[in-house]
Amino acid sequence: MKKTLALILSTLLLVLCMLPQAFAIGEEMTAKRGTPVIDGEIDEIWKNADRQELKYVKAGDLKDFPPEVEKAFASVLWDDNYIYFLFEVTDDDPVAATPADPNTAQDWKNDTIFLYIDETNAMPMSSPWDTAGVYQFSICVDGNFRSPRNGTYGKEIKAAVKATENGFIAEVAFEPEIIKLEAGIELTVDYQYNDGTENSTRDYCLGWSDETDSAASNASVWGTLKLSAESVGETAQPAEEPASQPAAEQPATTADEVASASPETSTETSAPTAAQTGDVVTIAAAALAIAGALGVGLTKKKRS
Ligand SMILES: [Ca+2]
Ligand SMILES: [Ca+2]
Ligand SMILES: [Ca+2]
Repeated sequence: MKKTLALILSTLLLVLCMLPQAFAIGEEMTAKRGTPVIDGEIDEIWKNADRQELKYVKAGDLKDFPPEVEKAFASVLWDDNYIYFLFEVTDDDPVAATPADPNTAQDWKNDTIFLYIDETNAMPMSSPWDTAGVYQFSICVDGNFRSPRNGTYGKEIKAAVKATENGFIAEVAFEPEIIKLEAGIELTVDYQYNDGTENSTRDYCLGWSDETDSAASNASVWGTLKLSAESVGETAQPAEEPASQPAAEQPATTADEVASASPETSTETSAPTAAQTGDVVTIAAAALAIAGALGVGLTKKKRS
């Protein structure tokens, strides 16, 4: 009986250890080779890139109602030096009510893209920013960005943002710090769109691989990005393509508008994290109940 009980308990322990992985959505994306210009304009070669929607409405004040116009798409390319991301956002109220100052952790209340990158597939399930090669970047509708927002990154991303008729476009170039980019390798990434309002609240929060809003605390829910040897073709810029320029249609951010520094600890993930913890507890309780029933069954069987 002791051996049976030990077996059940060790199996239960194994199941509990695997639980965080069970929440991973595991989206996959393939980056083809190509070099776009980081200027906030959609290069021709982007049209041949893998393009995926951030389709999970994972948080936000209006999460219970499906968004009418808010949509976000991510596309990706790579070359020997950079991984390139294109974000296409539609939003009825493009705003940066809380200036995305490098010292504020409140930028998730603005219209912001969060880009999560884990260079070495370490996929830490907690405290991800303590692991080398794991970063979170934010790119705001007003053209400001934080590089990184979380993690330790010795380089700086390149980013360009431009307004469109119904939202905005952001292009980002990320240079890895640890790995060498080559065809066949895989990284772990995720994308998030925070739909801010002029009242500094967040109507919607859209995610690509994470549907529980746990991406900021658990890298194991991020998706997989594969680098392909396939090329999208020659980089062909239109002759009239202007040189890199700031997002002229966006309101300028003045020093007076910059909010005072906020504590680094953001409250954005507290509720979702609690919700996820609740899920784990529920499943653990169910597993315990099953194990308990099995134990009772085995005990009865032995006695009979
Ligand atoms: Ca471009
Ligand atoms: Ca909106
Ligand atoms: Ca908005």
